[in-house]
Amino acid sequence: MSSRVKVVVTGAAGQIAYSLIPRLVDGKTFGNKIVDLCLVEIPQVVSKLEGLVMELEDSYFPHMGEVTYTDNFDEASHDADWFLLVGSIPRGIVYEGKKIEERSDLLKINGGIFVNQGKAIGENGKDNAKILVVGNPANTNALIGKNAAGKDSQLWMAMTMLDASRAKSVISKKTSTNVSEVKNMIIWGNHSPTMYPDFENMDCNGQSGKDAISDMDWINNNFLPTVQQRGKAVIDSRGASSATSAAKAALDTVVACENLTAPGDCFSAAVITDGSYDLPDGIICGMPLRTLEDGSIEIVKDIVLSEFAKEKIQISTNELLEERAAVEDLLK
Ligand code: NAX
Repeated sequence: MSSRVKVVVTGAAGQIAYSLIPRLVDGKTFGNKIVDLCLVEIPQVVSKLEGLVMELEDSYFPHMGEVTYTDNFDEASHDADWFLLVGSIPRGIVYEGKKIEERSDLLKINGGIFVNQGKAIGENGKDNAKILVVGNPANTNALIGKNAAGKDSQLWMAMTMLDASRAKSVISKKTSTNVSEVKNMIIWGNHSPTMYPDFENMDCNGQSGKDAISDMDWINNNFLPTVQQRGKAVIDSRGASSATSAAKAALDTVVACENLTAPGDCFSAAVITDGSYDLPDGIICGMPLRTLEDGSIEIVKDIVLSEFAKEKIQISTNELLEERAAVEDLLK
């Protein structure tokens, strides 16, 4: 074991974090590196983290380095390599005397949090830090954070890996294929019910998506709504949002970024648009990515989009533009 990696996790007392944090230090996500953890919570619940740290210590993780916890994000952000921004204020909560029901209120409250976290990451995080925003509305939170950080050498992503994994699972059941044989699943757009899981460009057991599935009735009335509404279906059943699967998706995103992408494959996350695919400038949009040998991450540029796909993607990018307009004052 040689090098170290410092990982900051917000929302560390929440349900996703409870599944996520132990697996950051299990020797699989970061391979042989020693992982220093800095866990962040809001002042009201930060004391709960003492118990989590005890559990981590009691779990015998040979790759676990120093573990600290705090309610001071600025302090936590120093020299971190990775930021997993899971914490955010959920819809339905009473915040400063007001019940938060509207998406616009949610956008503003969480946006405010991401301005401060973004500034701290820009000032204190490593120049090549990677930031994965999980807390919703993830794409717009990431845009606000990236803007506040103002450091282009840092990579800001919003998580769409869970949507990609959900889409792979639905396809694998439909085609009676093992889920590992479903590759290249791209999620375009927003992490919201407008997202577009690109069945045409996936690879299903060596077959292109178009050849593997020609039943457009099933695509429109089963595949797309199932993937787009999966989060709600889990909440309706469990009475709580996806936690184990969200944690796994966050880990999968880290692993995808830390390791060379296999030839012909890609992974899904939302990053800042760069003119590719005629997407509007200045939004954090789900796209196909790959990790290169030097560790850098690039947008895969040679995906061919059908008119069907372009229409669906536009619905989602329009939503991202509306979200951006709702938080314009936080982007100044
Ligand atoms: P929980 O409510 O269990 O935990 C969230 C935690 O964040 C709480 O402990 C809270 O105190 C903390 N928190 C709030 N503001 C904070 C701040 N400024 N700094 C540090 N911590 C802060 O929610 P959980 O189920 O863990 O979900 C976390 C977020 O993930 C939610 O926003 C949820 O909507 C989002 N999700 C995103 C997904 C994605 O694919 N991008 C899928 C799963 C999940 O729905």
